[in-house]
Amino acid sequence: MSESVVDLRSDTVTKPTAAMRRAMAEAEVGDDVYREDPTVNRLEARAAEIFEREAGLFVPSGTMGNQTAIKVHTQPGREVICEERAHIVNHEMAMMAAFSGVLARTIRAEDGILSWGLIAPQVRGRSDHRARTGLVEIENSSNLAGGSVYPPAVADEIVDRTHAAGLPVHLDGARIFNAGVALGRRPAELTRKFDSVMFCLSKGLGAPVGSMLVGSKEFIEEARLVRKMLGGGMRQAGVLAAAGRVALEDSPKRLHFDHDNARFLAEGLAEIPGIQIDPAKVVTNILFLDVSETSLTSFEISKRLAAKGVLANGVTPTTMRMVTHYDVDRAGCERALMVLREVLSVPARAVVV
Ligand code: TLP
Repeated sequence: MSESVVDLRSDTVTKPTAAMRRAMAEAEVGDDVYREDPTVNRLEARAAEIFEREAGLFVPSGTMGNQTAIKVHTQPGREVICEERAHIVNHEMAMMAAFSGVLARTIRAEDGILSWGLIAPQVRGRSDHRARTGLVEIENSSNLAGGSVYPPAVADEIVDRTHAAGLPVHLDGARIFNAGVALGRRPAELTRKFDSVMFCLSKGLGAPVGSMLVGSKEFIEEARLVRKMLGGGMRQAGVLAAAGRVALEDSPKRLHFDHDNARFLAEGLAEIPGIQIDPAKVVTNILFLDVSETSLTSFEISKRLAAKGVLANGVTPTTMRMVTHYDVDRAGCERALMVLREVLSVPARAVVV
């Protein structure tokens, strides 16, 4: 792909930095299935330390991390309560049904942010007719709801009340570092009550591959077995963990640039006739725009943008997603806005000097 392409499809598209590539080349490795890869062991210990947990586990993907947690926490025939737009329901290939034998009990919440008040009526105990709840899951930041974040008190209440009902709570924290930056809170503060946390090294943090699970020693020991069932025992994975470690140490401090760029994009988009977006709702690095008042579908817009070197995905025929990351700078955002105006044949605003 040409260097001049502005790629807003996802924060998964970042290329490893020079520091990551160096760390990968120099990584000390061993067989991680024998727990002998020192670089993986250090990454797992460091993740556990940052999240103030007993243990961590390196997994190849966020999907494997989430599905491993669901498997550990549930048994077949149970329900998993989550928001309607949750990644575990929409983008994980029905794996909770296929692998854990559980059903999603989804709830629609404004901006993807659940509350105990919304969850409570869906929690089911033992019954002769209906499946029992096995797990509650929340996503922070919420991807398909536009990168929205949970107010810490709301998330804490969900976990406390779910625990009081005798159930565990898993956090899909693929972008928990983005949520932390938006809220001015450390990831440990936002996640300490959850039974398990998955976070991604390969999204905003920019590592080429990998996610982490953190939790109690007991949880991680079980998760290690499930990871192996899924074929996720990775042998000399230190070459990947080394890049993940650089991502974990270096990247959180620059995420605010991505958030500023996303807000900049949102403000520019809001001025383009036919596009609907509320810039005030863009608090992290993800934004959704409604294109229903243009004469084109999102997929057509996406194709036309791509022809001019700007990549952004249509999600539904009337909505598109844009995601900022370290491979897109302010000039790239300006270019994306300019190209979108061209594509929609809307003249640029006169610049008043
Ligand atoms: N999200 C991807 C796509 O799958 C949609 C993206 O481009 O945003 N949880 C959340 C909240 C995610 O957004 C993702 C990836 C995952 C889990 C899964 O991570 P991977 O792709 O590593 O399996």
